[in-house]
Amino acid sequence: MLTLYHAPTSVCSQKVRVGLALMGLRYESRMLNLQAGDQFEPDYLKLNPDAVVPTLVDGDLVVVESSLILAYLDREHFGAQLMPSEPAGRVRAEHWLLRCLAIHAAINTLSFSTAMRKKLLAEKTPDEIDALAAKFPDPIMGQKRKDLILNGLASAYVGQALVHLRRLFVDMQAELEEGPWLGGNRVGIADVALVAYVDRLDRLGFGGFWEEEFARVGPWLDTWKALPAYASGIADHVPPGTAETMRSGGAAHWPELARRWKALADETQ
Ligand SMILES: N[C@@H](CCC(=O)N[C@@H](CS)C(=O)NCC(=O)O)C(=O)O
Repeated sequence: MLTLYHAPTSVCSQKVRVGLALMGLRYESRMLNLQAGDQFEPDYLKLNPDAVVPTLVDGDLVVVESSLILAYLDREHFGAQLMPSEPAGRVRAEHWLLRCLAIHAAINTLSFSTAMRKKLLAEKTPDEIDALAAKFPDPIMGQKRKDLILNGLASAYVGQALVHLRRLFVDMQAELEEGPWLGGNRVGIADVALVAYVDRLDRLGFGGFWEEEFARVGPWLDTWKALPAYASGIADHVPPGTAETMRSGGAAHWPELARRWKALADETQ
């Protein structure tokens, strides 16, 4: 029996749920409330010492890291159908899975320096923000969270995030020029690994990152949105109020991000 510890709007949880749906795998759901701090409960820390979601439990085996969970599920429970079988495709897909660490960090940066920041500043005192940062088992993660909440788009993490996202879209565009999916003619593990990240940017109102310059990315996301796995992995778990808070909280920052995105594009021409 598979058990997934996850959270409704966490991008890494979304990508695993999309994968589970696409593979038609049933699982027992353990939903955590990250705002309430469920991830810091001692029993959960035994499964995931970094206090993050998702975590997959398969019998006695605990699997952490969303990309590794996807690869594990595909390999052990889906006959590796999502992983290209020929060496070049496989290497490319594995490279995308590895890159998800930097891409996740960039998405986390843009979420917490814009929409989530607004919510946290409204709800927490400076002491509570300090206490939140101190709870992270990895102090670097705690420092980053505090920096993003205090400094917003002025945080140094934002510049790094934009560089990583630009590289993401340059490379996605190039691969999508060869076929409708990163996996070629059919959906593959790289598509599953990336959809929640691109969707988050869309939900924050940051579609301008790709709309003009990386024209294959929008249709790729639209194709995803029409699939049942997108609904059961992502859309069905986003409460209407959260969708609105995310869009308005993010969109307010789009003019500054658009200016910096263009400056970055000019620099890298
Ligand atoms: N690289 C990890 C990142 C996991 C991660 O940071 N998860 C976020 C949600 S997407 C989380 O649990 N955050 C906990 C928090 O914000 O306190 C993965 O892909 O699984």
